[in-house]
Amino acid sequence: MTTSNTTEPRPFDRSTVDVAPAPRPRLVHIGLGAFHRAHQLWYTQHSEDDAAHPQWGYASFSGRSADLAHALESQDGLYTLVERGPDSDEYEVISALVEARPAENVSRLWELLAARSTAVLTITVTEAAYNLGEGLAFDPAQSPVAADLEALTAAFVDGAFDLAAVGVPATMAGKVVVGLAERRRQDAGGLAVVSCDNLSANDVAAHNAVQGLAAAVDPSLGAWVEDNVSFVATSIDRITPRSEDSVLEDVARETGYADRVPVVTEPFRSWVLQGEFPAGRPDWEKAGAEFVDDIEPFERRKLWLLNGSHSLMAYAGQLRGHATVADAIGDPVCRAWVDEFWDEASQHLTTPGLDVPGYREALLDRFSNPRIAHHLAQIAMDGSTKLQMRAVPVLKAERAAGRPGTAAARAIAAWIAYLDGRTEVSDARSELVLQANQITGQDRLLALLGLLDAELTHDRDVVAQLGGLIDELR
Ligand code: CS2
Repeated sequence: MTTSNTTEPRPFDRSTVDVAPAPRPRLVHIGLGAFHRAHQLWYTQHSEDDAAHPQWGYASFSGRSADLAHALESQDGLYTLVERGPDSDEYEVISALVEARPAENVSRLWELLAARSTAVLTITVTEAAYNLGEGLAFDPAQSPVAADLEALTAAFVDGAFDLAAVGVPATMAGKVVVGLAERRRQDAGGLAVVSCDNLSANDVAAHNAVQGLAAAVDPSLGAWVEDNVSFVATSIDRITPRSEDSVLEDVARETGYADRVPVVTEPFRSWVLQGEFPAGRPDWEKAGAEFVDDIEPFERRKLWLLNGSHSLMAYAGQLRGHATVADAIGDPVCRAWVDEFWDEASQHLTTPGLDVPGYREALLDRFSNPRIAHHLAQIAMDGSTKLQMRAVPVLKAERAAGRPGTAAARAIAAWIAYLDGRTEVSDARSELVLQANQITGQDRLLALLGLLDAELTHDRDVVAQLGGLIDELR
């Protein structure tokens, strides 16, 4: 890449930048955003045997906003990944994205999912977008699921979908089910579905959402999905906050190119996977991914230690006037709460090889990186779903061990205190959250807690403890 400090930045696409030829799209992604670009695309690019002749390209579909897909399309899928360390930046052009498509382009999604050459579908749509019920059960009563089920059932004629009649399904699962039905119709064999969302048992979540809907539309389609599609469990990690606008200037200055949509991420990354890939996959382990037989301990380590303390800081930190993770972890009071939460969680992370002390130390460095502005308000979104995976299990494990679980309870108390008086909330279940939040007195606590876990509302000690912690936090 040439460097230019004085002239206008140059146009940025495959004709102006020296990158390898675009490989075929053999990977499909739903949820094209900053995280996907910092994670799965980085791993794919770095897994190639011969970087000059890459074999694995991604076709990625945005979850909601079409703007990013259009901007990336205008750059032939290229973008700059800025690895922002505590002292300096590294710039790299990622070229493994060969198609960037808006969410509405379902016909292209279905064509790709039906193609034998497509081996893997990865997903990042956020925790709440699986629309599952208690215990990750398929829940046809949730309104977007019910709407898709109705539309899909009506368009399913003689064992296949009438694609012209389906429209654009509302849910990720709805879109995937139609694509898989096309794959079955074209007899293109199995493929792997890899949820890269921060859910415990994300393989089960993806399976239940997708296979559950397929079976509800048509039992034989459900059986085909069961027999042919593998659902892979993953623990994914790379702190990638929404980028600040100033990064466009940084990239233009440092690289000489006018990239409209660069991504800023931290230098750290990790990807742990467990499962089968019936149609093959990139050698992601070449880029450092780990394939394990039992993912659960890794998943818990990440969801509890990283995401759990993130959520604790998101609410408690904002209540104490902080805006970013680096601010919150620099506050001795928040830091002590995080340490206490980690101590509690660590009691239940005893599998050999997890190196919890090393993981905690690395987390402190990552959280303290002053050059990554990770806004607590962004992490605070969707608390009613996130806390179920990040704080509730630690609290329940502590209760089962006969201890109060104060630090995990504090994360929940901080959410309840943070919501106090709010009439707007950024949460996929905002209606339920606001309804509960309007209740007065002790019933408000019970209603909000009930959204996280019904069982905990019957634990009097937990309820009393939460009341005390909320008072302290206010
Ligand atoms: C964060 C995660 O916003 C959030 O909920 O906790 O996005 C976190 O930064 C990533 O999981 C890090 O890998």
